[in-house]
Amino acid sequence: MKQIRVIDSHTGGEPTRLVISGFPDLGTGSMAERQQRLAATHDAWRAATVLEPRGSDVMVGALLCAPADPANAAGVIFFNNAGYLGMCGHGTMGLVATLAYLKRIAPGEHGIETPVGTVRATLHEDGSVSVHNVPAYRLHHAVQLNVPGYGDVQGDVAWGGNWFFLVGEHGQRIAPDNLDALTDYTWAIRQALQHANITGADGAVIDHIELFAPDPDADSRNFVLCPGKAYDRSPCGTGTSAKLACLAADGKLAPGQVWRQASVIGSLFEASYARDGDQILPTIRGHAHVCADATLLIQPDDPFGWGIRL
Ligand code: PYC
Repeated sequence: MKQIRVIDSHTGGEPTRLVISGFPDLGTGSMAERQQRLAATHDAWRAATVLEPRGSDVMVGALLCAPADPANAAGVIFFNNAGYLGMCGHGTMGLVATLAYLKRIAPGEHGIETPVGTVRATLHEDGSVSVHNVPAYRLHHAVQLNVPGYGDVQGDVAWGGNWFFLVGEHGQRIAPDNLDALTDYTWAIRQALQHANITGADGAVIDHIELFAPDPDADSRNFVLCPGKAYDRSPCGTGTSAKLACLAADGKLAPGQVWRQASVIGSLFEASYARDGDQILPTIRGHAHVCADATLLIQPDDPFGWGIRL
């Protein structure tokens, strides 16, 4: 029988399952190299951890790795029901809260290696976490897209650690009682982007779609569709970074000014940026809570032991 030790947390409602031990040894090298090894040779372990019956479409997995640079606190590889993520803001907050729960780190700033680069994270005395993300930028402004069944949609393409298509004018109601309609709409946008061959840099798939609306208690409320068709319960750290890049490019948010981004379920991140040439350096602050400390079991005779793959 295989055993995987995990600690679950949620960040504004969005779950992170941190794998502490039990995965195959991925060797040394950068997190990008180790992620490739995990995907190429041991993908069944991702599936066993985040797919049903142990996980769900919304679960984000995070494999805790020894950092390549011992000066950093940890390395991490993020994954979900559809595959692998370059970076994950809510997941980094979950990782830091979990390392604090394990008493492996104290309040202060820590380096975290991810497949898209090293980010720095600050664990504050009140338990909240600031993620100083990888540089973010807007690649394309006001891209026109025909979305079958919905008509013309205009949006920006931006990088915040993952690729996003950000739409402000959509005619959709961003509310928790409208999730099916929001999912259908954003999924149609994602397919239309692929059909139109609109990509991120170097042909990268735009696999996150983000809608915005006004919010009475924040600067904005969003709905974020993740790659595996689940919506982000949190305001999405990489999505908020992409939003900051667009606001900065439009001259609508000054460096250091705080942007309060609410999610569709009302959870909140506070965000700001510093300028770095054509790019920005985003900082996203939120709160993660540890909610389970468990061992996953994979029995040899379990027909769904390695996850339900549809
Ligand atoms: O917080 O960056 C994020 C994120 C990406 C996918 C789900 N959450």
